[in-house]
Amino acid sequence: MATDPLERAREEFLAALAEAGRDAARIEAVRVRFAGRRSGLLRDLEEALKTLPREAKPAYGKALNELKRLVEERLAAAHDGAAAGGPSRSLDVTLPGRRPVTGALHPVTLVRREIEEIFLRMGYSVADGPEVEDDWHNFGALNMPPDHPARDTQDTFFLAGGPLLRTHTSPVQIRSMETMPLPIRVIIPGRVYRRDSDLRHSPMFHQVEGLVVGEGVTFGNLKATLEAFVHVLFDPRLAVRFRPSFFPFTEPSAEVDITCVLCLGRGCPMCSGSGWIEILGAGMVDPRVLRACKIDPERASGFAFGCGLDRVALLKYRLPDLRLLFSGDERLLRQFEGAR
Ligand code: 2U9
Repeated sequence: MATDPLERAREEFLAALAEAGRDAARIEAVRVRFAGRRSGLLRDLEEALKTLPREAKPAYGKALNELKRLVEERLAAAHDGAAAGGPSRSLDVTLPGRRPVTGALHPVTLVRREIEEIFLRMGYSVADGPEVEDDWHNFGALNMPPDHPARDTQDTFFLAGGPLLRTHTSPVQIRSMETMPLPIRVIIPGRVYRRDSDLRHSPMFHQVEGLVVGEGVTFGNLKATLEAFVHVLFDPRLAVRFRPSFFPFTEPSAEVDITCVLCLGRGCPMCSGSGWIEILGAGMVDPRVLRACKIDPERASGFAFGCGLDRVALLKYRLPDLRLLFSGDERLLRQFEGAR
């Protein structure tokens, strides 16, 4: 019978293992003799399979697999028994311990924390709010009444019955102005949602927005704040450029470019040869927005800015593709082990 050698191997294995008792070194010797990768008996029995006539292979293969499972289980149990059976002569206490598997912080978390710290040092506090918002906080209070064309550009996810997924973190600034006494200095990082998905857009992405409201707050304050921010976050050598723009909630408004962090302005594919990359939008809070929050624009003024965290993470860590951030790929995350 073709299975005979297998039965013999089984008996020999069980006898040898019984003989080894709780001695870890002898158990290990049994493992090498039977399950050793290079010259173990199981390996020889596996080789023998190849020489069998076709019709004998299935039965032999099945029995061999059962034997393998038995050997594996009994060896594992014997090893455990040896470990639990008090001090063993083969235990080397000077060996380094097994390293626990530690996680790593996601690059977006790293830049979020870094940005929070920069603004905390400037006297801001960090605020957050709901991701499921109402129309007033996401649009109405931000000078986008019903039928305002800017609503179309936001690609909103509407939920049944009226609420929506916030399209920016700006509703939290509205909530801050509704509840906090002046002067206000807040920074708001968070997830936002838009119906947009391609190479450069993900339906969920991360923003950080800032708001300062008080007596005599000026565009000059805004410029100095963002310049300091860029210099600490990236590099003090970078120039910061304000281009006139339009947002419904700020007036005047600007888009903010910095010298390309990759080529330092010489021109490269990242900045399409221009030497500049856009990283922020900003402006003075529109008086209508202040009034919507019951703040008198004659007595107080404010500036606000917004920035895409994911893009900042790509630039800071020189990552080639936005989708890497949302892929859950451990090969990316492992590269951030130890970062804080
Ligand atoms: C209030 C008043 C004003 C926030 C602002 C921007 C300009 C802006 C974008 C940058 C990249 C969004 O993530 S992004 O796509 N943001 O351009 N955000 S001003 O202005 C506010 C916010 C709240 C009450």
